[in-house]
Amino acid sequence: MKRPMCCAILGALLVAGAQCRPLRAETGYEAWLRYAPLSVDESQKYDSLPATAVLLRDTPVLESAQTELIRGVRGMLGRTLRAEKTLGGEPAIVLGTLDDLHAAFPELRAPAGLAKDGFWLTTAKTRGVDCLVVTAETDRGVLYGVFTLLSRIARSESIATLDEVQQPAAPLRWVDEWDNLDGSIERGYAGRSIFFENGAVRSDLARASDYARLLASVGINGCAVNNVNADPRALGDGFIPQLARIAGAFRPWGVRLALSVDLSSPKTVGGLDTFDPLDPRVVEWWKQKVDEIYAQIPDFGGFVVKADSEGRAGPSSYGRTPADAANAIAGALQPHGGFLFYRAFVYDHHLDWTNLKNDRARAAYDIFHPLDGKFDDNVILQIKYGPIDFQVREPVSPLLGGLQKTNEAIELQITQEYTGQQRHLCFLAPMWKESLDFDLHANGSSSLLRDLISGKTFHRPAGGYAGVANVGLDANWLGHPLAMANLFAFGRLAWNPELSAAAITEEWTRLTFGNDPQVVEAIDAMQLSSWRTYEDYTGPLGAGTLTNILGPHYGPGVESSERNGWGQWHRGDQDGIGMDRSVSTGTGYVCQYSPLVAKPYESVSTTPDELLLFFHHVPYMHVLHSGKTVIQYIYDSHYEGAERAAENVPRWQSLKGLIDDERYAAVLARLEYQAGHAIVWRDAVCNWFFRVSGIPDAKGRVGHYPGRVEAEAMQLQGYIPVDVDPPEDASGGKAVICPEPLQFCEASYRFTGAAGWYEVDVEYFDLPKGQSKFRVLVGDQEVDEWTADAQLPGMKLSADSSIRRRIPGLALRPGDEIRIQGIPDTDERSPLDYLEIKGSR
Ligand code: GCW
Repeated sequence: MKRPMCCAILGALLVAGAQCRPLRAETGYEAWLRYAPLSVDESQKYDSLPATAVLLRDTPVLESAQTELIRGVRGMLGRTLRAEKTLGGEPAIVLGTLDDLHAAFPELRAPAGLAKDGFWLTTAKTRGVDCLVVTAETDRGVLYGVFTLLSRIARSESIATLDEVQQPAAPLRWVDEWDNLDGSIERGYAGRSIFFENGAVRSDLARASDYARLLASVGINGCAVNNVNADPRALGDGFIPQLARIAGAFRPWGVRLALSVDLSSPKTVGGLDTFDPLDPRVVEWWKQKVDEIYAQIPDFGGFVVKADSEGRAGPSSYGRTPADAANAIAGALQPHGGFLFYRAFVYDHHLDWTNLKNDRARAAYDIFHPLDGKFDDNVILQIKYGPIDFQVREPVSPLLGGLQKTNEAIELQITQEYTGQQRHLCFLAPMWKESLDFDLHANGSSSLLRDLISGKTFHRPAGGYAGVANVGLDANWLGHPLAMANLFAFGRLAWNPELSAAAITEEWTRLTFGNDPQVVEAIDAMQLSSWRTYEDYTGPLGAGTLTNILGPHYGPGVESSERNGWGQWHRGDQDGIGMDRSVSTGTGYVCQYSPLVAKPYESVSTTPDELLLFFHHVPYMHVLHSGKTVIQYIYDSHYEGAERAAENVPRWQSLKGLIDDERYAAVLARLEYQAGHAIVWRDAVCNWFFRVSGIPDAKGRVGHYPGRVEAEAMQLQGYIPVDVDPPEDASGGKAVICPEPLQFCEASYRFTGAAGWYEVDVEYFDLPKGQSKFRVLVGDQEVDEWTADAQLPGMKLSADSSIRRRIPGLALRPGDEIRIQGIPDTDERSPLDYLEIKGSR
């Protein structure tokens, strides 16, 4: 990477570590564990740090703690601590459980309430010397303490007077990976599986081990490595030894391996003629299988089960309940200390959409609430935060407040299936916080969601968090460099849900990009506003998804959720929009909440604007609390959201030189893409509502695009116009394509505006089936050329595949001919939507 000019000149004169240090190139692989060198000023704070790291007992987890401490201090402070096994007569950083420490520090007493994974950072004297002590009840707690100490140093916080006890809020803090055994990942947006390839566990598990390290650094203690749409072969012959290798990679980091299992396994893998959970042969099969697993993976965490959902086998085949199924397996896990996460994501996806009383949102509560108290103590119901499916805005699932005698875990989605798939920036901690802080008034008294899932409210023995992460082989784990904040935030909230989203993002930014206040301020502001921005240009007022649910769950597809059995209906028609879920006139979903929560949702006048369309069907001219009509809100929010997405580009550009070039460029590319795609969203949604409602935008924007020239209206040579379906997926409902794969096509336009500086945006489509080339000329001068090789999810001309090329700083004069040349590649016929010409300065 280039050295800034000041460094080039002064570099030789400056002492090592002075302010003007070049920024090393980074891929993002190290995520928030970079241990980048601190500045001289910052590192002075740690001058009195002992020179020795003493580990009083050897176990894989404690060894990780010591190695990590040495690695971190070396990276940040440039000093290599001496690794010792015993205390000498000099100050040391001492690592060990309270039992380990007892002989050397007899006066050290465990602080009240220090439990399993918690830790204590403190100072103590032994034989007259001062020591910095990282201790806990368990090895894992010591490891977590070390990560916390290092995080403090990385963020330049003082550690002079340490006396800090931290305790995780909930015992179970797991991530799920939806990896298939062939190496693909369901809803994964960052490359292939780090665990599997070609039906087997990868031979090189270095990534699995590095991933476990990242997880441990934020307190995650379990990882289910395969898709909940589970391949029964995971329990088949010869696979358990392979899984044991992954467990081996996780073990030094205190992460327990877990597995998703298919309920039909006793039949499909075991060769029985049934998988009826009450059949003694089935119970025995699970017992044998579980014993076999524990013989090879003694710290195995347990199973995750998706049953009777989206075509998966389930207990309903035998007229049994989820509790019957869960307990049959949990009984086998219990003697080994294993858990069974049974997913409450159970619903009928063939619902009759013509019946206005049908409601998918009701399903989880209707099925599981009557079973409260019927599940064994090592069963945890894993419940998505909302009653539908990871949407950008949903109310809290009523089931989370409807269980008093059952363990529960909240399921959050780190991978951004419905929130931009890591091509769009969408930091989810603010959304998760709204859920975790929500008072469900379970049992009539105040009960925050975070206390229900931790088991605190109803004194449950287990419970916690499950985050669907879906990291992949991409160097930076999740694709978008800023998306790692979601994985970080998940871990931090599972550890301490009382943290604010702002505190978490600040922590993450400092660890990921350093402590420069300008960098921290800009990135924090982008992250904290990103969920609302994404919501604004995608889904208004809790309407449910406007995403293409029949395709990749990515771009707009307003019609796609209607007139089918999936139940993600928004019920938008020519008169109004929204699902009536009230008790008085609707589906009755509202009564699944406790009365205090239900009351405001029951009536249109007391439902908060942001959830209005989730709970009620209203005419487009209904006036919101904000004073706007629903239709105008839809138009305005989409325009404002798209504008805010665009503002992130110059905001990021203001950080040039303050961030290494590699990550700077990677983020910039995604933000530019997002700014363009937000316009695709804006236009598709606004045009759909305009067409269906017939109500114009009071501000005159919808349907009027100054400077836009439709490709089909240009002078075409070779190119032919085609209809795009649905029409709002392309501007004007049409695009142009080269009809033959080997042709060269041109669309040209004679510029009629005043002479000056302009920016020209070319909207085109990029499909996975080829790599078309484009050239843009003004007269005979080429001003830009590129290859359409973005990895987008759209398989046809659609809003999923629409993408923008921005050509800034063009000097145009009246009469100039702007020519776009397309060179198709196989089945991708250099498709074009429009160009837009805007004055730039
Ligand atoms: O959101 C939906 C996803 C499915 C997923 C399912 C689930 C693994 O579209 O891909 O299946 O949820 O959570 O089980």
